[in-house]
Amino acid sequence: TFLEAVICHPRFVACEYTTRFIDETPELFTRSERRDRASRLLNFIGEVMVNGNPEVAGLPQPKSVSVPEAPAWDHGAPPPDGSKQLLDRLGAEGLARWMLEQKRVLITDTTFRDAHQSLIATRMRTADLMAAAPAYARRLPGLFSVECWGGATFDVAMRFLKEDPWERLHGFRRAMPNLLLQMLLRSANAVGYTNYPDNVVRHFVAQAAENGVDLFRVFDSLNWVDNMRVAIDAVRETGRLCEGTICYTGDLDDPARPKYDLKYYVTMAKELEAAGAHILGIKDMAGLAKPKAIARLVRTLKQEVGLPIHFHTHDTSGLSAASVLAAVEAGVDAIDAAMDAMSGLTSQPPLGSICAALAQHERDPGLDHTALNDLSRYWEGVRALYAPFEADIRSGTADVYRHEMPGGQYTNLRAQARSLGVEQHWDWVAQAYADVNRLFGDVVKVTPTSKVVGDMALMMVTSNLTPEDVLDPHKEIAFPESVVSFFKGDLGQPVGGFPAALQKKVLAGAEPIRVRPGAVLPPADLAAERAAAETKAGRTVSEAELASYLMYPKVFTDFAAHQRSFGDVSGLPTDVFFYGMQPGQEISVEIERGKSLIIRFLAIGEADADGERKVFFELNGQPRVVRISDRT
Ligand code: 3PY
Ligand code: ZN
Repeated sequence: TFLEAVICHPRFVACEYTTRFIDETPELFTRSERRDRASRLLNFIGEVMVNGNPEVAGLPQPKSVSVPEAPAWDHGAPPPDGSKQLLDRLGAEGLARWMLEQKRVLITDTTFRDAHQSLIATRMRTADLMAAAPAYARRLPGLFSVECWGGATFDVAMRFLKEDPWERLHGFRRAMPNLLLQMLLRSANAVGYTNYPDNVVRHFVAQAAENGVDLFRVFDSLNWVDNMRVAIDAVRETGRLCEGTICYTGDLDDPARPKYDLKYYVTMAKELEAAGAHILGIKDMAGLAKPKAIARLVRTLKQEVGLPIHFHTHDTSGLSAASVLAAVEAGVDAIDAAMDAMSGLTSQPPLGSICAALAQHERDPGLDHTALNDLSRYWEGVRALYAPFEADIRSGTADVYRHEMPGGQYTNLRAQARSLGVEQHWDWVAQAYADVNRLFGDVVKVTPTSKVVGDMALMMVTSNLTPEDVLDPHKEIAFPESVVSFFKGDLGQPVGGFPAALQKKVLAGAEPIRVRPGAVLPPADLAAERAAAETKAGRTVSEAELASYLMYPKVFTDFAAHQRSFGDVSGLPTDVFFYGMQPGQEISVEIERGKSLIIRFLAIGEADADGERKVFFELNGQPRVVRISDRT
């Protein structure tokens, strides 16, 4: 405590103090704060030891729980210049032109974001990501970009990992000063699941740029360009790169699915170009773009628009590398892939294998194959720590062409099905997902519309409803909130409009909106929101934290409360964070740059009459005991 710090201070003990002792001895405060930080961390570990981390409750423990060694890099060498310096020098338009001039295909690594969102429900912690970052900067300076932020990572960081997403971004910026940091931005839905007022979207984009994002991949969950303009303009205003993105759905080559045909994509691409995109993204979120279809699409778009094209896909079918190579042959400028150990299944195709396939090819990406292998080995070790979050899938499957679930949703939806007790009926959930898509008029399914379809599919399975029941005007159905909101037009207008009869049933007399949701949402009062955020957090909040609060008021408030009780837990090794410590195990935790705590776990006592258990540690060699209520 502070009092202890005072009475133990050498000047106090030696009676060498005046009435100004406290004012003149600032280290009293740092010492007590450090001690306080240490106590909070010990409380967190004690909680995990006694009650378990609720995040992994009921899930199987992984066989191996040791954090792998970080990949090697030359500590004496600064990172060589890379794509970030090019952006600084050429500006956004200049960088887009540079992309068009490159013969080699440019590569984006998705391991820091989409790969773990798609394989392990977005659970990868900052400590594990950060351990790889300096090696990326030194050993892969030829990468085009590192997709490392946004999408679901923002919410999951605070909600489940108890980490500040902005601190994560700062870490990436520090460790990879030479590479473009890329984020996924859901246009008016920013990094949330709902449309936000225009000024909230602008505020978020400005904060993201200021805190380190260089390239914004901007998409709309209904491919509605009108709903993307605020975000596109906001990105352009920051001087960073705006990748206006088409979400690919359906099957370009299937005459039975004429809604999303070549003309549809060309029209949208031209709209994005006119709206000010620097790069054109093709986001194949479910991995439905077959090799021939993507080749035709890329070839046509290269003729019809003047922007560099960046292709993103998922490997759910097992065929995505074929699609990527076909896109490369067709002249795509950049492609996404994940480090081999974090690739395949619902993630991206393998980066190392794609580079190997293109070696000696005229479009060889020029990355160091040994570095790719070393990094992949590191990710392999990290992935093992997150085994409880893996979906029970072993192979690619053509079933994705039936259900069309985005790779980034798949593991999450399975986890939701598990929590509702219907995971054993997964095939039924997948069929219901396809049925809902048909009932809703064949919509683009990507966050947040994919969540709407997923919520409805789960509800049909848990309530045993058929598509006929859903359509039957006489059968009463309590539609999920997200479905009602969707049919109200809160996410925007789908291609071809809503199916009228179902919309009438879902809305039960309420009037939908037919305009851009942002046009009718009143602007947020940012000063009032800041005051509310500060009251709830019990402290001042930064401008970036205000953006967290505006996105997720409750999640941010709960996270701030967690910080008050346990401090910053992001520095704990992942095995300790999820599974606690073994007797005798010792860890070193950096609590600020250059300041570490050495924590050794000794033992746990029996519960006393109040149901409390003592957890015994050594902190920097001194015995420490924390008391934890046993709620098991
Ligand atoms: C996201 O929005 O998080 C996605 O990954 C969509 O594919
Ligand atoms: Zn994706």
